[in-house]
Amino acid sequence: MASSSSTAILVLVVSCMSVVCSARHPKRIVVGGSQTWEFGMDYSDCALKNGPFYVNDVLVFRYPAPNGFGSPHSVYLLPNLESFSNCDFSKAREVANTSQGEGDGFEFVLEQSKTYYFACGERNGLHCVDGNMKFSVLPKAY
Ligand SMILES: [Cu+2]
Repeated sequence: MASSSSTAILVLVVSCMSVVCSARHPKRIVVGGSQTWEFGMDYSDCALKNGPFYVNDVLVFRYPAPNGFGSPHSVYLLPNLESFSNCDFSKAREVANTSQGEGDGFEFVLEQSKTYYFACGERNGLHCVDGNMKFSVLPKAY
C-alpha cells in the first residue's frame, strides 16, 4: 500500500519534471550581443548564431541616445524582402526612435510567426546600405 502510493508520487514527480523541461520560455536576445546595435556589424551572422527564434522571443536593441558624438541609430521594420534588400524605407515603420535604445534598450516582442525585416533608418538608409545595420528573422511557432 505504502509502496504503491510512493510509486504513484514518483511517477507524478517525474511526469511533472518532463513537462517543466519541455516547456520553453521566451528567450531574450540582445541584438549584436555586447556589440549592441551599431554601424558595421554583421547582424545576419548574429541572427544565425542566435537562432532558431520562436514566437514571443524578445529582441533587445541597445544604442546610445543622440549625444553629439557619432551618428544616432533607430529601428525600423521594412515591409518585405525587396525593401529590405534595397534598404528602401518608403513604406517602413519606425518602431524605435533614436532615443529608445538608451539604457536597457528597446524591446521588441516577436509576436507572430512571420518574417520580420529590421533595419536602422538613419542617414536616409545609409546605415542600412553601408553600415549593414539590418537583419531578418522568422520566429517559429511552437
Ligand atoms: Cu544606425
